[in-house]
Amino acid sequence: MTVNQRQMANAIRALAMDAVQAANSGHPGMPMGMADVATVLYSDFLKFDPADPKWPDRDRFVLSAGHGSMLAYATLHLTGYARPTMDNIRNFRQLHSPCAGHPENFELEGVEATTGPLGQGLAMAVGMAIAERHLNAVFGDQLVDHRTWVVAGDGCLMEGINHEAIGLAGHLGLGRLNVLWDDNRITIDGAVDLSSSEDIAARYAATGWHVVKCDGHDFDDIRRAMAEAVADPRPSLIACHTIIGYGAPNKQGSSKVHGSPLGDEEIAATRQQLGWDSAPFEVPDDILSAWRALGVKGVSAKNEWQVRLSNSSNKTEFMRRMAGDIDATSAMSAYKAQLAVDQPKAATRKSSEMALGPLTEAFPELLGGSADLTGSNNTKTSFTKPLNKDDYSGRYIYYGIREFGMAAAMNGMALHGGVVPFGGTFLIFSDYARPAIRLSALQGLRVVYVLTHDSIGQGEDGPTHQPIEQLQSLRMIPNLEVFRPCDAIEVAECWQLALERNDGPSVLALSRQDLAMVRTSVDSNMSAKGAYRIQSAGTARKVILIATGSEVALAAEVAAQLEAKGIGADVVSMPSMTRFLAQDAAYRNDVLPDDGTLRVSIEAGTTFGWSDITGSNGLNIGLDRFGASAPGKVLMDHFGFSADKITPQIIAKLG
Ligand SMILES: Cc1ncc(C[n+]2csc(CCOP(=O)(O)OP(=O)(O)O)c2C)c(N)n1
Ligand SMILES: [Mg+2]
Repeated sequence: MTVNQRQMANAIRALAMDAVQAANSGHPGMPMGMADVATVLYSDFLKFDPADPKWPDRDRFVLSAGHGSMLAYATLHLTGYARPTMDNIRNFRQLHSPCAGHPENFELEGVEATTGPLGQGLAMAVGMAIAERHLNAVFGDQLVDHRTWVVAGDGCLMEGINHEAIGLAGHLGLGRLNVLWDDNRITIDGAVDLSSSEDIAARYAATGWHVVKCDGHDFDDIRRAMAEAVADPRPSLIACHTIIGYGAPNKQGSSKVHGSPLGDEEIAATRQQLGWDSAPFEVPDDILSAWRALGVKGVSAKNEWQVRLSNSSNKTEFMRRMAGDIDATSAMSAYKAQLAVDQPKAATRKSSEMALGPLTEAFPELLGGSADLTGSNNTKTSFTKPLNKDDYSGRYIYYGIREFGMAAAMNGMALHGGVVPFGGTFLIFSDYARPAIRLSALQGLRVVYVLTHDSIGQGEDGPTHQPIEQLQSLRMIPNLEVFRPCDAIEVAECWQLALERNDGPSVLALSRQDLAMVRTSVDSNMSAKGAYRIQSAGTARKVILIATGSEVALAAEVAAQLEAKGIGADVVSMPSMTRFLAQDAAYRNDVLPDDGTLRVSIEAGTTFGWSDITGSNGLNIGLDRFGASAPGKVLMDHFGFSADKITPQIIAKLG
């Protein structure tokens, strides 16, 4: 007897309901509702090879509705990926099982993105589709010619980021992006119409998307809709009309199946309804074989691509870009040597632009951009022409005023590989992008955030635009490197470090205002240690001044005043607190000896957390209130960031 697609889809349903039941936790409704659509996708459209999950020209599949993770685990297992094994699926949601509650890119090959925060999967897929079109423009159809498929729920379409993401995709005409919307009209609280009455199809159409609808439980209709999506040159929304929890006779179609186990009774009834006789975690041989055959089918496309790659004159460069190795140090050496000679006084946002010159010249994989602040963030160089619908070979993206969308798209680009994204906005608006910055860190992605106007020193725009808590709150995100360089040499060093790490994101916090050079030597990358003595006490050391960014030059002024009074003061520049804390004890003790010397931190932002560096007996100079609107210099002085105001506090503290 030949196996039909409904039986294949029922394997997904059974695994989903049984795994959720075993874990007594999880979301059966979405995988059961979308099982038919997923079966058609894997059978007839998706280009994949389970034996080589990272094959560069594979289609990307993003389960944006990450709560339906069992859909991903079931299809990966059924099509023959080495993992998850059936044992992994049995241990769904348990410690050390790669079948985590939500799909994690670092747990399983074949999971292209970490999803769960609704809306972000789709927004990352936009970045993947940008990377695909860019690499296609550079390397041609021979090497790069794939699609990005997304499964998204009502929640992914309701979230605000959806607006940013689809606006960007529509504008850039990303026709290789196809979104399968699980249009089940149910969310956790109940029916979608409790909270929403928008015409989603009209909204997408108005944004430049192609929209097609289908009955998500009619295989021929699903196939027709997907084929139309593939044929259309615009990005496509495929509205799949489905029933959440399809197959569970008493619970389907209601929010009860969204996020709770069905229960033994309903599972028994579902087995009967679906005609599924197998025990939990068993798939009949003929059905498993039908799935495995789909997995094997992908091998020929992969092999044909391998032949094209072998014959391509671009092979070496293509593989280099996909490997993602960047030797920024050698690319920067001549530039840095010149800095030591010129000693330019410049805003660090400007010296970042200067550093980007040699970097974007040396590394064509760098793809820059800004959320409508190009001239302020100084993110564009002469080597990066605009990327747009008419020319995807460009390397500069005008993201528009879409900080969250930009950050998520950059995550998608980094996940895709072959490109290294950097993008700018004001440091204050990192809050708008924060959920995606967090996902850069969680997923271990090399994304560089160029965040300028990094303190009240930005001046006249006033408190809405002046970061206070942002630096420290970004430093709290695990695996996010926050750099706040003090001059052009540190900026160059921090750019090197940001590009040379390939296991996580970096923030460069940069000043609007001009900063004097503090460093003179470029012999070694001092920023690599996170903090270092930039100036030693001239007389017996009584104080260690620890400063970041624009406050390092100020610390040097304070040191001069102290020294004039016979008080020896070291100045420590701390471009990266986290890197410093990761150094060995000997180094940390050398820079900050535990001998009772007074430690003073100076940073034009919250003092929260700085006592970790200074000890509770230290002095923390900062700003624990909102700023004000006035010229930057006036504000710095007004809020106490002047040597004349800081020195007396230190003398008083020394007693
Ligand atoms: C940003 C975000 N907010 C809230 C949640 C919690 N949450 C998970 S699923 C869900 C409902 C999603 O509804 P829908 O996308 O229609 O999924 P369905 O119930 O149809 O499976 C919510 C609110 C989340 N995961 N992410
Ligand atoms: Mg729904």
